[in-house]
Amino acid sequence: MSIKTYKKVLLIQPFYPASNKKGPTLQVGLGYISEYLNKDGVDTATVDMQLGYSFDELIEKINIYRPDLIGFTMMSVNYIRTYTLITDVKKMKTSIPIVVGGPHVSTLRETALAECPSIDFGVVMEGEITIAELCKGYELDEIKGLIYRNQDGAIKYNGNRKYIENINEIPFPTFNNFEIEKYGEMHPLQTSRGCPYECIYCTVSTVIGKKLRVRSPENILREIEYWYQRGKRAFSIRDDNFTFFEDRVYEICDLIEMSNMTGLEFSLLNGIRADKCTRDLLKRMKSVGFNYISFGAEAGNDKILGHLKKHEKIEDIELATKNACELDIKVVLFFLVGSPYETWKDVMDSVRLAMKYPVIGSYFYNIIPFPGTELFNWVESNNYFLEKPEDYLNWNALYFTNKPVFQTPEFPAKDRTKALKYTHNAVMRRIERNYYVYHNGYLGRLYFIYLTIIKNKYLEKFFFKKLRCNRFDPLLLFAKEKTVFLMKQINKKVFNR
Ligand code: B12
Ligand code: SF4
Repeated sequence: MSIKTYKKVLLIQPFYPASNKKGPTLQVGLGYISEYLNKDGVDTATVDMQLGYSFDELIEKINIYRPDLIGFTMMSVNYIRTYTLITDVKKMKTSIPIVVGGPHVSTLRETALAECPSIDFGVVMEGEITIAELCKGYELDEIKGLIYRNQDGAIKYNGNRKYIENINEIPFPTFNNFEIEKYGEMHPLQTSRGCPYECIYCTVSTVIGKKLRVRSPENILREIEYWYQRGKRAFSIRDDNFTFFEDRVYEICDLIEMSNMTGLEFSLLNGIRADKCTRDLLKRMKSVGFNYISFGAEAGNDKILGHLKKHEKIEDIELATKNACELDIKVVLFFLVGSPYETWKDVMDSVRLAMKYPVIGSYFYNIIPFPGTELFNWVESNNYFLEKPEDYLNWNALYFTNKPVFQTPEFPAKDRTKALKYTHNAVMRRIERNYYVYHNGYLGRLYFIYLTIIKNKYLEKFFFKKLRCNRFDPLLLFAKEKTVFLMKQINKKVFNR
């Protein structure tokens, strides 16, 4: 045993500008870390910078709480900003060691510590046991999954820790030291870890691992009941592959139905695989409240799906989308724009698929090569980058900008830009209109016109500002507020969105 133990850990979620539109969401990874440490007798507190805390407020929190270890979670998105935050905290609090976990360190490993000298420890992939051993004072070179600096200052990695096979044993997060009331109504659930597929653009294998491990239906139900008793009714399942084991999903549905809980609603907003849900399964899921589902379609033809190594066919995607729409499930499709070997014609196939069924939305993402992925290596080895990774990874809204980060001979930069603009503007709008019209005819059409006005700053100005004379300002403002309120109610009650 080394002598250094840690008894008070402050866990920090940095701010990411390209946040979820619906506002900040609870960071489940930190929730698990905190819960596990508490179980081991370590006191924890959390600061989520997404809730609007400034640097000074963070320092104030550190001064009040007086942790002996500070932990950051970190994605590769905006990593320079996070390095700067870590460095600034270190400057103010030189004596407190800093440990960093999450996607960035799990993927870049020693490089992250080399790039940011203020990081004392890195934790690779699942962090519960690794940080617990660090806090208990285990010898640093004996802690699997830990990156550290030795006495000579050299960066050492002790090698991967074995996966936690039985993830039922890890206590689910009760978020007891999070400001839980500041997050939305929808509560996040993680019912499995890992994904065995190898889609070339996905970082899951380096972030949490390829080995899929699932929680038992009983274990999941206990978590749902815990939150139900605390007033939660809407849950967002964050798994990478929720429906991989069909039987497990049926059992989860059975348990939900047999429980006394009513009014539950579940969303699968991270995307599930279309080839992993039959019509019967979707029907069963819908019967217990799975009302929102998204599919990672990614492309509109088999050629591109093949290049992405998605191991899925367009007919799987079509069938699942059609089934889910017919069952009155709200469906969202995700597409990538600019995949390897894609051309303008292929993008049009995506657009056709996106508009074929009455889905609630189809989102087109600028494909981003993340370090550690096959896509990244392919772009790099072909010299296709238009921007350096350290630049684009630090853009503000990298998935949503109309600026490609690489080009290929068959799809040059200017065509990519055009395709991004077209899909981001025209296509996504048309799909939204289709949804409203399909479901509510004239009312849908009217609602869509309202949305067009409110979402367009020129039209909005024209209707709500230009037409006014100063004397009526407060009146118009009042009218606008009332209209927006009424429309929100209609959206909720009529369109259930
Ligand atoms: C849920 C989710 C979201 C949610 C919530 C994000 C959040 N802040 O919690 C939403 C929808 C908001 C989201 C948004 C984005 N996401 Co996201 N998201 C996920 C997803 C599917 C699951 C994350 C999760 O909760 N895992 C479950 C917990 C248990 O695991 P974990 O968080 O990894 O934590 C464990 C370890 O990493 C480690 N650990 C983590 N932090 C720490 C800290 C310390 C101190 C220690 C010791 C250990 C430790 O221990 C934890 C427990 O074992 C992952 C995919 C994945 N499988 O990781 C993508 C993922 C993390 N997201 C990703 C991205 C790119 C984004 C966006 C940038 C996308 C966008 N649309 O712009 C935004 C970022 C904006 C933001 N504000 O967060 C990428 C990150 C890639 C990378 N290398 O950085 C991932 C990996 C998806 C992918 N397929 O590539 N995301
Ligand atoms: S994109 Fe989805 S299916 Fe493919 S590897 Fe990632 S998590 Fe698995």
